[in-house]
Amino acid sequence: MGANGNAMFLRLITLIGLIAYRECASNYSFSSDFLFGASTSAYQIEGAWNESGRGESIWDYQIHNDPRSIRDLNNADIACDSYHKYKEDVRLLKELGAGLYRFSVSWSRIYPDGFPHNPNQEGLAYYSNLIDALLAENIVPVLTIYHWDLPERLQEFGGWTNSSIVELYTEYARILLDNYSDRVKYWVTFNEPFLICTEGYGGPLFAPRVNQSGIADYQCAHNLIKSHAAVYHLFNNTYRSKNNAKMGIVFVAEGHTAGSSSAQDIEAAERSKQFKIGLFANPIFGKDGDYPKVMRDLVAKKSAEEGFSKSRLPEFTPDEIKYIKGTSDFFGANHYTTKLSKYSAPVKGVTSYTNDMEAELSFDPSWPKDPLNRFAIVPWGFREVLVWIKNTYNNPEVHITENGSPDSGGLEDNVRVTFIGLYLEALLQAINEDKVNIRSYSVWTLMDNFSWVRGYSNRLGLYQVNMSDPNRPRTAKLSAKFYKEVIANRVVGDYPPLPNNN
Ligand SMILES: *[C@@H]1O[C@H](CO)[C@@H](O)[C@H](O)[C@H]1NC(C)=O
Ligand SMILES: *[C@@H]1O[C@H](CO)[C@@H](O)[C@H](O)[C@H]1NC(C)=O
Ligand SMILES: *[C@@H]1O[C@H](CO)[C@@H](O)[C@H](O)[C@H]1NC(C)=O
Ligand SMILES: *[C@@H]1O[C@H](CO)[C@@H](O)[C@H](O)[C@H]1NC(C)=O
Ligand SMILES: *[C@@H]1O[C@H](CO)[C@@H](O)[C@H](O)[C@H]1NC(C)=O
Ligand SMILES: *[C@@H]1O[C@H](CO)[C@@H](O)[C@H](O)[C@H]1NC(C)=O
Ligand SMILES: *[C@@H]1O[C@H](CO)[C@@H](O)[C@H](O)[C@H]1NC(C)=O
Ligand SMILES: CC(=O)N[C@H]1CO[C@H](CO)[C@@H](O)[C@@H]1O
Repeated sequence: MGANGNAMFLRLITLIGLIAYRECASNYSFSSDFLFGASTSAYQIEGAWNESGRGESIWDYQIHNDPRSIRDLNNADIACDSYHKYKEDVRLLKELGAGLYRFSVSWSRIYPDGFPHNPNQEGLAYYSNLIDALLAENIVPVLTIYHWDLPERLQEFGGWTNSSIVELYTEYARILLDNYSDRVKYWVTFNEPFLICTEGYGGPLFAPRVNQSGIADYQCAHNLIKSHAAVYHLFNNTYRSKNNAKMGIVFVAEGHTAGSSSAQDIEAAERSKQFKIGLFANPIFGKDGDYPKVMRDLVAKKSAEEGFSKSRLPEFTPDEIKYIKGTSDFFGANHYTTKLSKYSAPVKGVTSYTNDMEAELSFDPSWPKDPLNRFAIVPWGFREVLVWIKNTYNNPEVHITENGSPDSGGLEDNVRVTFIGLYLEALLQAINEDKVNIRSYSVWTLMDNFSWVRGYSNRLGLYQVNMSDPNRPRTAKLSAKFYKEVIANRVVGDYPPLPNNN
């Protein structure tokens, strides 16, 4: 056997190994009641920003007043034009065989200045029509009440850092419950409170760009959690019975794995999960409620060192802790990637959330990445965080509300096909081997395109949208075809290997 023969032999062995691995990994199938779907958000797809009575949101404000804050200088004034084309979106979902669709309502389309007066009837009708169109195709509507687009007028009063937001948000939620609770099965109060607060109020990039890390982000968290609880109680007491519905909340559920086997890094990995997921999940799902103890202790200690008279992390009263605990029927998990977490010594004189966390997050250079080099592809990290959620929060009902991967353009999105295949296999293992109670899976996102500060240069859609065509035609990518097969067959089909050059 020459060098060639050897290489062929090796390839054959690898192939047999791969087939054996694939058989093993994809032996499981999805039960008939497991729901598949796709997610979107109002601001990213609707467009029609100034039509039919809609008011200005913090994102409209930022983009119109500072267009350079969006990397590719694009805006979402028209986006996918879903305000006019929602029927086509429903058709795409039907083509996929989707069982659910998670969309969000734009607050300023209902109450243009955010305050609860003179509801905009055209806005109410839009979502009502969307819900009816979904139900007509047997697609379960999953309605997110808040997905980042605060009415700008409320930001002038401090937005989520002003405690009066609790009542305003409750009134906004009430009109949605009044109008849609006869038909909506799943309600989500908030999408990713972590990013709303740490990016929007702690950072300089995402609207409203308050950039006061370690202070405004915690105030935002405090009011947001109270808002969530208030709306859950309203739902639970008055509206749940109308459609036997459920209400939950959606968290950033990124994986965090220890950067080394040292005790310090193992602790750092747990602590970063508590700072990222626990900050919001512990008050609602934790056994004793309240913020995670490690957070309360660290922020109090640092605040004292910095000369603050009390902790920068606000305190809940015992009554509030009780009022908040248990206010979610399911744990919504958005998952894109996993990071290595290493201990990082706090820097004296710096007030920030990251400094409070005492951990540094990074990607392991050996992990494969998506074509835009944004996220590491780490399916076992998905499984690991799902097991952590199960163990930390007493085995809640879990819905994977977002999972996805960006592509570099075109319809042949092979890496996304592989990504979805690998992550669904990890999910099947979590269900079958780890007994995590997962009920649904949604791809982020149904269609390209507006991706916040990344504008249109970050495409995560199953469908491509031609943004130069005024009709915004949608075209299925390979991943849409792959996902459609998964949904139809309830098993993960074959997918290409990840390219080595990644
Ligand atoms: C696949 O599943 C079947 C039935 O559940 C089981 O008998 C078999 O051992 C599994 N095979 C592997 C490789 O896990
Ligand atoms: C709405 O905004 C667009 C820009 O996106 C602008 O061209 C149009 O004039 C505005 N319409 C109204 C009624 O203000
Ligand atoms: C909070 O918002 C209300 C309006 O909802 C406003 O009257 C009040 O002045 C705001 N408080 C602060 C501190 O900005
Ligand atoms: C929508 O809610 C408003 C305010 O609660 C109410 O007046 C109206 O009747 C509701 N419409 C429908 C169709 O339920
Ligand atoms: C955000 O805040 C940090 C820390 O105070 C500061 O260094 C940075 O310049 C600010 N960025 C912007 C864009 O304001
Ligand atoms: C929801 O309502 C039910 C029935 O009234 C009640 O038993 C339960 O405690 C409520 N849940 C919460 C978290 O308050
Ligand atoms: C997008 O639409 C424009 C205008 O209709 C057309 O010229 C172009 O070929 C389309 N691009 C693709 C990739 O289909
Ligand atoms: C995949 C796709 O259709 N992406 C589009 C998103 O929007 C940008 C900017 O308008 C277009 O250039 C892309 O073609």
